[in-house]
Amino acid sequence: MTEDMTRLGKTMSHALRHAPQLYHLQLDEQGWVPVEALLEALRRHRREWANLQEADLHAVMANADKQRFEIRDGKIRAIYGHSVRDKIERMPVTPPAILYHGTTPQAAVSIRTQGLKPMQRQYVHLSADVETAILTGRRRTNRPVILKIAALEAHRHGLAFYLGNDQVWLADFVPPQYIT
Ligand code: HQG
Repeated sequence: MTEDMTRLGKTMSHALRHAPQLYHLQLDEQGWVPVEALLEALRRHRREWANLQEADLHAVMANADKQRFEIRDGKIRAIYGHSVRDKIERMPVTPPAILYHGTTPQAAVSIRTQGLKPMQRQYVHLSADVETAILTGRRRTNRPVILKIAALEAHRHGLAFYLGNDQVWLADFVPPQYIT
C-alpha cells in the first residue's frame, strides 16, 4: 500500500463507518451509498484526489490487509465497524462453536464481569480465529488477552450473531457467562 492509498482507505472508513454526513453522504439501511456519490465526496475532500476513479477504490480494497468494503450493483459499503447512529440492518446467522476476541488486559478484567459491549460501535466485533484476535488486540497492547466466546451456545440461548467478512463476526452484546 502506498501512503496515499492507506490515507484513502482510512478516509473511506471514516465516511462509510463513522461520519457520512461530513461527506454529504447518506447510508441506506444496510450501509450502502452509490459509488459515484462516494467518489464525488472524495474528489472534493482532497486536491490530490480530484481525478479519483472507481478503479482507485478497487485498488485500495485489493491491496488492504483486510476486507473492509464491498462493492455491488454500483454501490459501496463498509462491511463492519460502523458507529453511525442508525444501526445497520443485518441478518442473524448461526455462528461457529467458538469465536475469539482480542483485547487489552485492563479491558479483559471488566469484560469478565460486564460482558462484551459494542462501546463506540454498533456491534461487538469478534474474530473467527485466534490469529485475527491477536492482531485485533495488538492494535492496543503488546500483550493482548484472547477471550474465547461460546458463540453457538449463546446463539442457542437466543443471542444474535452476524457475519462480517471471513474473519470478523458481529454480535449485539455477549454476556459474561459465554466468555472464558
Ligand atoms: C473493549 C478493527 C471494557 C473491547 C479490528 C475493545 C476489529 C470493553 C474496545 C474492529 C468492554 C472497543 C473492531 C467492557 C468491550 N469493558 N472494555 N465491558 N466490552 N470492550 O475498536 O473489537 O482495522 O470498537 O475489548 O480488527 O477492538 O478498523 O473494537 O478493546 O475487527 O478494519 O472495547 O476494528 O478493524 O474497541 O475492533 P473497538 P475492536 P479495522
